[in-house]
Amino acid sequence: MSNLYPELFRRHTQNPILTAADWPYPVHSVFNPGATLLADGTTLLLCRVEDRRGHSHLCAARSVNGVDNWQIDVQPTLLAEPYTFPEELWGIEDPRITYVPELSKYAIVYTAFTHHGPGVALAFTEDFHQFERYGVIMPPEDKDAALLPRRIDGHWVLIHRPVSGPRAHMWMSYSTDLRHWGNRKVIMEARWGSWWDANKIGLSPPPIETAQGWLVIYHGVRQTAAGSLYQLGLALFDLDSPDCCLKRGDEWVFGPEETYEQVGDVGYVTFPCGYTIGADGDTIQVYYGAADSSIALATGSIRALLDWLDLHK
Ligand code: BMA
Repeated sequence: MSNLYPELFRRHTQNPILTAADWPYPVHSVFNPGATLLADGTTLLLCRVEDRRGHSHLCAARSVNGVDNWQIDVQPTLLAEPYTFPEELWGIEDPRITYVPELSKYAIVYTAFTHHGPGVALAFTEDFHQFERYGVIMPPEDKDAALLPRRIDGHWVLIHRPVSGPRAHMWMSYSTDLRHWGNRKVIMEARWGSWWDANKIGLSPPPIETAQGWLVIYHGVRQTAAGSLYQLGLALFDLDSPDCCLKRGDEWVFGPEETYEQVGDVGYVTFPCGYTIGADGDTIQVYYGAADSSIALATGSIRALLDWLDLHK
């Protein structure tokens, strides 16, 4: 028997697959992209791009194979609009994309950096050229949010991560019109003490719908003497009652181990906001920000993630 932990996510040999040097206009860093497959099979990443003011906007990059030959929009795709949306004063960050068949639109849930702190904002698009903004749907301090792709019992469902004091847990809220949210519930708490996911956790990419339930990749923020360490874990939630956690893995499954993940503007951060699923329905390409500086790709098998959860719950 091997004495190594199983490798659930395999890093691409071309990592990091996108850096600031690839951009068609001057930018400081590119990281934490949302991801989706377009109708023609093209991979679209909606990348968080930070300028030298320290403010972020979103920029689309498209690739046929999801690895290289990225066609990057020649100017920002979605910029903060602080005059009409004052909550975007200090930029917009960390998009999570969900295609919503009922609306034939992509929902983009992102962090709006207000001068009261980060809040959760929502926009819709059909083509990643025109956007319809709904503004802030969760006031500060709240982030790490994504919409489920369909209503459950007539309600839209949002996972998000408000901060309450020194600890931060994952919550769920419901809405019938996507503007007014209520029925809030904690769905998963940060652990205590020396756990890898003690005190602060948050959703990473949007949940993955499987026959067994909603598979969730979440991050734990571990405070060490050297600073914060961002690692990823797995959990499974009930398909029909998505606030009910069925399984939660005990160990982290992916974390900063390569130099490009450990060294950068914020070292020791692996932060995925999106994935695509292959034609086989099992292969998952996870796109993540590395050290708040570049974009990297790791590939896994949904079947293997679910099997691991069975052994580690
Ligand atoms: C989190 C988010 C991410 C960022 C991470 C590490 O709170 O703001 O955007 O990648 O911190 O800096």
